[in-house]
Amino acid sequence: MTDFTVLNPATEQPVTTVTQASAEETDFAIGRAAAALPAWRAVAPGDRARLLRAFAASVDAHLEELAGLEVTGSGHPIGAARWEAGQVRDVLQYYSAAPERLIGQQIPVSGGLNVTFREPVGVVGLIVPWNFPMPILSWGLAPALAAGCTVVAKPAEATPLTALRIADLALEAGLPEGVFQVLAGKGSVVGQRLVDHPAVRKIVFTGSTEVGRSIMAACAQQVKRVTLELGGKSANIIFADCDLERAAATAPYAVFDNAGQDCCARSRILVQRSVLDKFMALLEPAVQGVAVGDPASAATEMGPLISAAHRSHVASFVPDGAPVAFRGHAPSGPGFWYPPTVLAPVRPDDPAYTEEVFGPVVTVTPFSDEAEAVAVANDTPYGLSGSIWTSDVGRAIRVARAVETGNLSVNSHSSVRYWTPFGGFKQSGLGRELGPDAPDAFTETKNVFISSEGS
Ligand code: TAP
Repeated sequence: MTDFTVLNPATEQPVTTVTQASAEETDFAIGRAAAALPAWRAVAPGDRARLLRAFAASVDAHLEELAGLEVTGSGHPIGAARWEAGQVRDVLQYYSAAPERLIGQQIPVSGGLNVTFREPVGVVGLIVPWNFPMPILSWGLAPALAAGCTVVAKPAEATPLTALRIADLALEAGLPEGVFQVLAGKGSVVGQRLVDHPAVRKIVFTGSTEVGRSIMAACAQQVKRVTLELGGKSANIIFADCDLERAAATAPYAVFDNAGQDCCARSRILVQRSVLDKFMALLEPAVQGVAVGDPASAATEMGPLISAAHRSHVASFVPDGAPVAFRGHAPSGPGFWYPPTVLAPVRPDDPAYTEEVFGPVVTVTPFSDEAEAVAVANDTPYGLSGSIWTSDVGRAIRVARAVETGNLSVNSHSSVRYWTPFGGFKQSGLGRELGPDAPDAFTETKNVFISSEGS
């Protein structure tokens, strides 16, 4: 048995120590989840809905506690952490409507009738990254439970505290033992066992493209169902005809939210050349106005990075001599701080321009016309998110259709809502989460022919 010490990223001080599960303990939890499955899938839809609503209410009653854990354990600003805890409540509430709507079809056929059933896929292994421990947990958890699956979740080693607490709240709300379990531990131990264990019928993985690729390959051995939410390198495309003031004022929040540790970060700003100088002049004060500091303060907009190792990784994209156009502020002293940083002009082969930084670093690149904007936006193996700024509705539609990415916003810097589908094109993922159809991904369609002939 090994212990992991959770550090407060803003102070570098220990918060608490968490015992990490072993492979054997993971097997035991999977066994409990499999044992809980028959009774859970047999709970009447209305009762399952009531239990999910009770779970949502329990989260709501502990919103401040959960938000506080994310402030100290992950360095998230308190305003963001409250939103994240609220997202868990809202997602549970939203999918509590699903059990009563998991309806099949009746299909007339010669000699009888075909009916379809949505059967729960079984035990689900949910593997969560450290950047948004609460929302991403809920995005897999809520539709899986609604569909009648049982869930074993593994939070990231660095950020287990909120997931562990949410599992307690599920029990307090009346969910039966074994229906939802959280195991703190390493990806290479707990995560790997979830992927390899034959009783786990589906993996929901959110994390890096590199690990996602290996999980997809391992799942193929058992033809295990898998949803992958992976990395991104999204473009914020600014056309000359847009509301340039608004585009510049919101661009920092499109990339520096959660200190840039956001899969949807619009980390490549593409600006039409004719307005480049004006845009940069507007962007500089906006970047310098981002309030970076104590996550416990309500005024803080951006906190520290998750760890010293991750800060070194982020800093490696801005070596000595890097083309820093301007920077925002960050506290000095203890804490894994890194200032919002704008790089321009960047070479097309600069790793800061081609790779996912996952930190508060953004590049600015000019383009000439619509065709070039689309070509540059698509010149990446990723395709998760992006924004388009223009006052021409025809162009907004054309470019939105041409950019190869799963989630786009027009004249807005955000595109993630739990009631709309979410997921990536290309190497940003496989499958979709959220939106009204998410529970379907936790079911198998069963087709039954009923003969009308004979007695
Ligand atoms: P990863 O290193 O890929 O880790 C993600 C999760 O997988 C962690 O819980 C990790 O556990 C676990 N893991 C690692 N190796 C594993 C293995 N061999 N088998 C099973 N599980 C394993 O990603 P990260 O650094 O935590 O998160 C950052 C990445 O996630 C970025 O690329 C970001 O874009 C992506 N992300 C994507 C989205 C969406 S929705 N597309 C959302 C958030 C983040 P340990 O941490 O304990 O090792």
